[in-house]
Amino acid sequence: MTSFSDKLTILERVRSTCKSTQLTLPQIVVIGDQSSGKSSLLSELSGIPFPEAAKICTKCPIVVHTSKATVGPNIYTIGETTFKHSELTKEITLRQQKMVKDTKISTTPITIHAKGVGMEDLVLVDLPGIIHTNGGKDDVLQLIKQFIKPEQSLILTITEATRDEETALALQLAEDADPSGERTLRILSKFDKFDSQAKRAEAISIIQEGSGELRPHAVICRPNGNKYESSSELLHLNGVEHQGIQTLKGRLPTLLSKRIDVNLPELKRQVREKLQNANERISELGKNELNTGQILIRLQKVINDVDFDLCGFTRTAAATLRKHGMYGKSKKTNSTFVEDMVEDLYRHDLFTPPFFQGKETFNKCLQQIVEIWTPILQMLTKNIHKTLKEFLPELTGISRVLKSNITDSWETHCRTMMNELEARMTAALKKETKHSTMNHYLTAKYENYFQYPSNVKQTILSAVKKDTFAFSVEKNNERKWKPRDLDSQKAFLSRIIDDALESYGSLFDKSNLEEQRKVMIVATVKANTTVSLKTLTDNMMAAVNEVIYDGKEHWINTILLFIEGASEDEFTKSERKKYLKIQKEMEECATLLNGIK
Ligand SMILES: Nc1nc2c(ncn2[C@@H]2O[C@H](COP(=O)(O)OP(=O)(O)OP(=O)(O)O)[C@@H](O)[C@H]2O)c(=O)[nH]1
Ligand SMILES: [Mg+2]
Repeated sequence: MTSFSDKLTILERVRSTCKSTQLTLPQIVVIGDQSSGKSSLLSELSGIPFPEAAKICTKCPIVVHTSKATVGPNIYTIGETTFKHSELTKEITLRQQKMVKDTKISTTPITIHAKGVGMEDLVLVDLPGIIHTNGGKDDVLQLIKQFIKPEQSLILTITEATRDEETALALQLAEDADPSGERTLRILSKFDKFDSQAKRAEAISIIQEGSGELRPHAVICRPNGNKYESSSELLHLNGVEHQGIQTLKGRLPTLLSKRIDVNLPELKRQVREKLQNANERISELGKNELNTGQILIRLQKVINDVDFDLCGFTRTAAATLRKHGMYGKSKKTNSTFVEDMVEDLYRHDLFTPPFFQGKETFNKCLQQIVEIWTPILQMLTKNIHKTLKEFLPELTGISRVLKSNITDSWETHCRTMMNELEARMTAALKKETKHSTMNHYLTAKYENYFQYPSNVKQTILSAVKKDTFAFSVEKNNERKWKPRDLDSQKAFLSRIIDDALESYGSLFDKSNLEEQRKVMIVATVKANTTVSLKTLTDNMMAAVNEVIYDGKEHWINTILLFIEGASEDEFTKSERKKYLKIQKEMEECATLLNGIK
């Protein structure tokens, strides 16, 4: 088992190793009302002459590390400077004044190391007293809470023995931070100063009622306001159990040692966590400063990892084209929309023989349908442009020059890509407005199909009669129906179909040639549009793939690597330095803490 003194030495080394980050280490924190005697008590416990004698209030945390020595002289250091005992009060006062300036208190601690004969191995923190009236009360409370909150802190609550305990805010604060009271030791100070015997008896009973290692303790630091003297203190405390500064000095190391043991796993966890965090940061930043190539390759990886997906937009555009491609957002159905359009756009051309009328109408129809497609493609390019604009991630760790060069290069590249994409889309649309193969549609299956619309079917059905499938016979003056044989039924049906087609054909022939042309144009427009829509969608997808996806890859894989101005920014350099330091310190701390058994 490591001795208490060795544990404290190890913790002290942990504390001094750990310069770049803070660890919460076990310590004894003294809290109480203003002028309750905190600094006087710590002066006696540590041998450091706190400025209390000069009637100066404590204005910032004062952390004192004392350690035992068997031979003198006693050594006192603040930071790197060694001081004589007689210089300490002035030095602490000066440092306090410097730190506080215009504010009531400062949260920055003054840390003093003292080693000498008669000292114990302790870490003691003196804090400003709780103010009840003046401004600054909240700041003090906050500072106190911050120090007593960690499990590592042993709390010494100082209350003047003569004061009513109900009014002691220090007791309440300690209870809030340590509800089970397992790390709070109550000290009743100024046990020489009572207004009545009843008050003294009351204070004695508080002391006597306590038991166990955290029983309350009575002290007198300035007997009758004079300099401390052990004999004088004992004289006043005669008959009081658990009393005297010397006894307290003996009790504290055990209590602090317990705090160390209880908190060792937590301390090790803190060190591990900080080490892990430092390792992670260093692996992000790299151990050494990166050269131009490495910086660009690192950025290439970062940029490559950014999500870039235009599928949603292209899919929406394709679906919109499929859904509204023929008739836009109009409420009409495909067929009435195109019929009305042809009716509307058809103009008789006096100079064209009737059979050749219609080419112009056909082209005008295509023109109108392309106007329906244009905004759908425009929406797609708009969305793509927006995605490209927002594509570059936040680039960290590089110089401002490189950052702006990268942004400029990407913007220029985006402009080029967008110009090309828009040109490709326009070309794709234009191609669909001019269809030189109209005749192909006019003579192919579409023509035949659309010459015999649904009314042919209706004509056939209405021609079917009862005697199509059966014949009547008269027997015993009664008329009965007998089914025809299958061949006879087929022959009947065939005749009906022939009749219907002939009569419809003659009807179609009878309608004038222009009417026939209109029917054909409607059929042609529909057939052409169906095919064009598919070509347009294919062209659109190909343009997005070839111009945008490939263009982006090209920028990342080639253009990016030739951008100039690649160097790290100052912040990255200092971050790396900082985390390398933390890493080293935490590795050392981990080794030190592993030495505690
Ligand atoms: N009679 C008597 N006076 C004491 C005793 N301890 C301290 N005093 C006096 O009480 C006054 C305040 O003492 P400090 O030690 O400065 O009190 P503090 O709690 O540190 O005060 P702040 O830092 O202002 O909160 C000083 O004048 C001390 O001389 C004691 O045991 N008996
Ligand atoms: Mg004080």
